[in-house]
Amino acid sequence: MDLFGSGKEELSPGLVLLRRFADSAALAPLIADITAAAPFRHQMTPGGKPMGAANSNCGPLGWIADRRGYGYSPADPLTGHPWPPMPDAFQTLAYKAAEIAGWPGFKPDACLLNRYAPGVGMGLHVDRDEVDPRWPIVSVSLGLPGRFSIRTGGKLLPVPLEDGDVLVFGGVLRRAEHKTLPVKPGVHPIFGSFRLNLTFRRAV
Ligand code: MD3
Ligand code: FE
Repeated sequence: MDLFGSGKEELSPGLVLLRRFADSAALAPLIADITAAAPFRHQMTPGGKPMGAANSNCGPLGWIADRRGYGYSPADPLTGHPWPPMPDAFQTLAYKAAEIAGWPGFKPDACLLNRYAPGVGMGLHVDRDEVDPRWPIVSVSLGLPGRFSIRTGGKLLPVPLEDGDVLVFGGVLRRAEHKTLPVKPGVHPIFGSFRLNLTFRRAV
């Protein structure tokens, strides 16, 4: 057991958890600025149903969904404007987390913000819209607790997530199926009745 270590836990090959690595109080105003310019919205799946999680993006590219499919776009389809820039503090957080987890040199070009209300989760899926699967994804959980699971070794590994926890996925798990269970109702001192998740990606 790692009582006083760095807080780095390798949960499975390709999956590193950095507990409480992110400072949610410091990130909150940056998120507020981003979502003032690019508001959270429920995108339509190609099947025509609104997604449970509300999304926004920052950085050169943003993840979008519409009737034609999924992918990355340099412009917010709501406004036609570029996505808000990725704050330096976001880039540094993702870079450092990836480095500690064993992926030096990670420079994300996309940051997807997911916002979950109580009762909302995300069904089992694979993230395959990023061109080069050699880069990891860095995920930052904020606000209400999350209940994440990922398929590894033929079974779903549950990973409970708290405010500030950072997960780095790469290698053999980069194209693994994963999901989040519905968020349980609660109140977080900074994010109120929401769970937020930031995912840093190298899309191209
Ligand atoms: C593992 N989001 O945005 S983050 C997603 O909590 C997504 O918002 C969840 O799945 C959330 O696509 C989970 C963790 C995550 C993100 C991407 C992955 C795990 C991943 C891609 C490959 C493997
Ligand atoms: Fe995903």
